[in-house]
Amino acid sequence: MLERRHLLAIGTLAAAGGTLGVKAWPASAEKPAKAAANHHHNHGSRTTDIVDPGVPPFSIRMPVPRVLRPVQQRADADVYELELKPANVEILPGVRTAALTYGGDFVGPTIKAKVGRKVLVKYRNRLDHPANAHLHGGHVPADSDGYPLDVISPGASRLYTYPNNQPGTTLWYHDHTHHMEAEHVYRGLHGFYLIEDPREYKLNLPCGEFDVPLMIRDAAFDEAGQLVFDAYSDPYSTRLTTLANGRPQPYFPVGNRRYRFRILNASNHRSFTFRLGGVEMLQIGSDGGLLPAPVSRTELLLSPAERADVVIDFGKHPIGTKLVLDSELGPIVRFDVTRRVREDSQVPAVLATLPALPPATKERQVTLGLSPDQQWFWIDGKPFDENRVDITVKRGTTEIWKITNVDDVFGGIEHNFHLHLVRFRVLDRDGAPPLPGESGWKDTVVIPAGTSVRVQATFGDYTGKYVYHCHLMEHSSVFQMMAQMEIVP
Ligand SMILES: [Cu+2]
Repeated sequence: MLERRHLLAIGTLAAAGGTLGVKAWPASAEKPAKAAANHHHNHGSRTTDIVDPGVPPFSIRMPVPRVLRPVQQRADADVYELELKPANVEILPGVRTAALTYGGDFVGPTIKAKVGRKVLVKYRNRLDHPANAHLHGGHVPADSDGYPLDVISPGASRLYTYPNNQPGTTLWYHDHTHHMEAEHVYRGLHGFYLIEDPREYKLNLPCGEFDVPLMIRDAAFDEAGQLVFDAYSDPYSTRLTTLANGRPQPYFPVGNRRYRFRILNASNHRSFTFRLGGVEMLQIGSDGGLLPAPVSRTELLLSPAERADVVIDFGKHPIGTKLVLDSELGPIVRFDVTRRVREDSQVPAVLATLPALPPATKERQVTLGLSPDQQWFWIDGKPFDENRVDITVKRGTTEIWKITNVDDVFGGIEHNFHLHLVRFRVLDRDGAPPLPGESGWKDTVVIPAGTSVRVQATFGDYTGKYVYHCHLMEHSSVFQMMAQMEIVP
């Protein structure tokens, strides 16, 4: 098996290419291969088992993830409980698919927080192996960040504190268990966490039922409708089914008015370029909050873990119009304009005032690249080591990090970069202006092969160890592309 996979990987590498050079994988390696094979949640599925589930497009209505109710509303915090548990969920129509879930749902329940009001989540692990939760984009204390080796044992529970001292935005929570996060997240350990800012209400953006979280990801299924996970095969040629809020190519009935969609690319590995058939998507927010001003888009690139808040004005289209959000992988979801609804929202020309960046006291270089033997992906020439601190940052200081993807071999290998704890601003891409939609707060940036991105962040409030990594989840989870910083007083 190892040998076959090895050959497959080599073949994939040789065939790699494309504008972003996103399709290459390192040859398989002993250690994680054993780790994965030893793990009972690797059901022995192989890429040869993958079938097209054959669900006719637009035959299922897209669900909206349920909103989690607090179990307690204290004077100083909203308290939630969420179980990590296996569940049989309906992804394909009429089929029960084994998944790992938060709260029993393939797309976990949405937690709605408010700026400045603390949220406590008591996660109980009812899986038979360790797992945890990372609030992606959350500015949280180190012991609530879901550090990869800081896990919740089976049967145990753990209270995480989320202060919500950051701008209103679209975050998500997902597992971050060392070496297992790729498989865990792939099998369903993901959900939305929205921070609402009451100061945003006066902007009169679409809200309530017209504000819809939209998780988009890819997946591979076998003949029995079960998820196939294989960290060593090329996801671009194997994970060919797209899911919108956990269902394949659904339709979503809308009224003839503006809607806000909080789009998250929750794929482990795939970047998507979304299009709405040339129809405008007005981007109002990115990973970390509202943009200074809306940006008109007809296409939208999101690498894994990136978010974009967009407003689509269905009021410009007659009842009966069907608009398809599609991608390189075909249709994602069809919006059917089915009814008249009163329009009471707008998108103001000015959305947010971003604070001036404090002057940076340090400029660092971070390199993403293959190991010398081309078996692994490393950061700054080293594999992840929990006993080594790669970067020490003084709390409260501002730094510029220049992150370079040197993997221009094999036609180029795409990476992206996610920094825990902070939100950052993109300064430039090899001296050129940031991409459209990168004018606001970010926590994850795409870094095409052979290019570099400079970001600036202020490392405020908390001390402790936090990781930074490529968010192509197999790269960080299985192929070592992760490092850590320690924030010191
Ligand atoms: Cu990567």
